[in-house]
Order: sequence, then C-alpha cells, then structure tokens
Amino acid sequence: MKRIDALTAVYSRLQDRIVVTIMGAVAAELQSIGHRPNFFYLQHAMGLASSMGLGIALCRPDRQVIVLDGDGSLLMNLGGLTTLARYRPRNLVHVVFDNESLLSVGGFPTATSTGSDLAAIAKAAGVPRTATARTLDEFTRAFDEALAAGELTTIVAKVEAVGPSAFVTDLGLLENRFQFQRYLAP
Ligand SMILES: Cc1ncc(C[n+]2csc(CCOP(=O)(O)OP(=O)(O)O)c2C)c(N)n1
Repeated sequence: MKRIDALTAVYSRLQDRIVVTIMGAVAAELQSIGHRPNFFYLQHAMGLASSMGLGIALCRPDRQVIVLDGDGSLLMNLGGLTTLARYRPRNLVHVVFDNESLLSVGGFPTATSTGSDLAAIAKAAGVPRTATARTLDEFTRAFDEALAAGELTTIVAKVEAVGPSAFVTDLGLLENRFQFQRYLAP
C-alpha cells in the first residue's frame, strides 16, 4: 500500500474533521490532494503530533481529531502513547503510517524494520483500540470503524517507503498556524 493512496481513500472523511500531521512526506502528500483550513502540519516538533492532537481532542470533545503520524516520529516519543492512553479521548483517531524508515530525511531504517510492532506497543500502553492494516481495503475499513467506534484508536498502516519528489510546499508555516488557529476558535 502507498500512503498517498491511503490518504486519497479517506480524504473525504478528513474534510470536516480536525487533522494534525507530522512534517515531511505525509504533510506534502496531504497538501497535494488538497489543503484545508482544518489541516495542521506540525513542523519540526518530531514525535509530538499525537500530543498536539491529544490537547485539541481534550479541548474540543465535540469534534473528531485525526492524527497522521509516522513510525520514526512515534518512536521519538513513545511516551506519547502512554499519555494518549491515560487520557483516552474518545474523539481521537491516531494513524501511524509505518514505512519502516525515516523517509523524509533519506530513508534510514527504523526499529519497525527489525520487528518492533507499534500496534502492539500502543495496545500495551493502554490504547483501547488498535489495528494493523496492510492493504488499502484493510486501512479504509479500520479507519471507518475507528471513526464509528468513538473510542481512542491507533491504526498502524504498513506502507511502502515512497513519497513525493519534494517536501516543500507553497503553504508557509505561520500561514498554516494562523489559519488553523482561526479555524479552531469558537
Ligand atoms: C527532533 C527532530 N529530529 C530530527 C528531525 C528531522 N526529521 C524530520 S522528518 C524526519 C523523519 C520522520 O520519519 P517518519 O516519522 O517515519 O516519517 P517519514 O518521513 O518516513 O514519512 C526526521 C528525522 C526533526 N525534524 N526533529
């Protein structure tokens, strides 16, 4: 499965939900499908997308929050899973695109390439719903089930280590920040 295909498959479900992504390839891929004011691309703060998503989910229990994470980023901050599990927001779906590499900085292999299982780690941390998806069908089904479940869910989507040819987009960091802040303001 390619991440861009997975994003395209669920894009319609992202349109009216709050979306926080990590930096790099996934941010550029989502923007290539279509940027929206409810999408925030967390630059630089590697590993903290789920923590930012948690904060938003707790502040806005009336909205569903989708976090689009990466294996390398999650591995930088495994404690984020225990904090997610501790607060257990019912309105957060945590997707980890696991390409077994740090694709955005050259493709160095991560620990998932040698067998570390992020869904099992999330489950052991106390995340109530976890799933691993290896095909587009499995991913879309797991994603829709997570949205319908209304329970904190981590979905590990095993994807190929391929991404866009360039990661720089015409959306500035500050522009994204202010636009997103205005979107979130009551
Ligand atoms: C603290 C920190 N260390 C390193 C980086 C550089 N960096 C940016 S993206 C990235 C790789 C992210 O890997 P992953 O989450 O697996 O996503 P992928 O690029 O594979 O889509 C790295 C190491 C950073 N931004 N911040």
